[in-house]
Amino acid sequence: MNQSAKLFSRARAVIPGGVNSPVRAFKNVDGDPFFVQSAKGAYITDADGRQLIDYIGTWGPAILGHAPTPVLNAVHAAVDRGLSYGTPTPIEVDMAEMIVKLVPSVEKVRMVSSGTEATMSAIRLARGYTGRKLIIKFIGCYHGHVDSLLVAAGSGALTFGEPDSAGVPREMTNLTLTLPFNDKSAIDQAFARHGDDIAAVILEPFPANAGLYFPKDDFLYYLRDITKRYGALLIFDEVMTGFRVSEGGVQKVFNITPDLTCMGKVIGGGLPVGAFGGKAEIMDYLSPLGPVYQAGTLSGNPVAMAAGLAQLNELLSQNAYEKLESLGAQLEDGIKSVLKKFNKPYTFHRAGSMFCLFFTDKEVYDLASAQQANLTEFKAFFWNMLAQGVYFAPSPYETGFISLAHSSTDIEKTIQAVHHSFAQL
Ligand code: KE4
Repeated sequence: MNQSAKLFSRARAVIPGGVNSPVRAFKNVDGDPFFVQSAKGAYITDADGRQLIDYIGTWGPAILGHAPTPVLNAVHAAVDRGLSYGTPTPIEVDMAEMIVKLVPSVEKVRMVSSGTEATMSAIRLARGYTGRKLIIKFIGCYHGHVDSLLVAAGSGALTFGEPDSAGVPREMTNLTLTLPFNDKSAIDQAFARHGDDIAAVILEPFPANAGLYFPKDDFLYYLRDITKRYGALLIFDEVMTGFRVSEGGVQKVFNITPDLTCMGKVIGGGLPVGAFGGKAEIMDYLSPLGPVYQAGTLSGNPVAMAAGLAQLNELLSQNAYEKLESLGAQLEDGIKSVLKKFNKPYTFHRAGSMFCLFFTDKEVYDLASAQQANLTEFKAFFWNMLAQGVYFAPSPYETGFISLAHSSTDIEKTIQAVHHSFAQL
């Protein structure tokens, strides 16, 4: 039994499923996970000493690659000053000023410790600010595990959501409407019927938790317009896309101004950080200024702030997004040439350094279309790639990430592995 197997056996005895987050259990690829011993740059080393080219990037934070020197140096310096005080620190101000500078729609920001906390708080703030109750989300968009957003679509297009987790009472989801992504008519109907009661529409502007797909045509602008017309808030969940697709997220690329933005991942540099921000008039409804309560013992933790700020500064000190785009384009070109060679016209989506290969030749524009993928082929592909030392997402409903630490040679090796994997399919 190898080290990972021994560790997994121990883990399952004391941690539900042996993991601290479900996707890590490899359930979507019918196998057992390996355990990571260390990581540096584009590579992770498992408990058995095997080195892998990593495209998980800890699900987004590792945009510079793993254990980047600037981040390690900042963390080492920060821990020598102490770990947590529960009292304001200078670096929290530095981080807030950085986010306000980078994210066009954010005038004020509140730090939290996870993306889930960010979306949960943003929803509460939207309801407190508008005095309204209803929330609209989209099928296939994931916003963390907050009760009111763990909601599947209702039986009919406009029926309120069914919980999509045990332990979430119907009472927690019957104020959430879950609509098909990219479906303007569903939005029109929802606002026509409930417009004055809708507090907010929340979405991933580039959904990346059902694989990666994109808003069609002017869908984002359409949402901005109809929410403004009805006095509902538009919330962009950029926990994944923020500081990833550009230094200002999707909203900067599309030049669109949501009312609130949820952030996380990259701004933590690998440590537990989330944030939500937006117009000062809305954010000032938060305690201690306003009536909407929100709090957190480790919010703005100075060590986590040091990691996140060092990561952001490093990103800004180089033309990071051009480099990420170039690496992403190399991977895309290579994979598409393999697909052509094996006559597999599968759908490959990419936004800069985020990518997803859907094992379907159909267009993918929402969860239902993403679910057409051939899971048998996906699983075989995943294990073939892993056997060749390339770690792709262990689920067809996740997004892959390239970092600045990936070299052109790493990408070439990956393309060779993709070629070999398709030859085996
Ligand atoms: P966390 O609570 O996991 O920090 O963030 C929740 C969240 C919110 N919004 C978006 C758009 C997200 O992608 C996430 C978390 N993403 C997943 C990856 N699919 C985290 C991985 C996991 O659950 O272990």
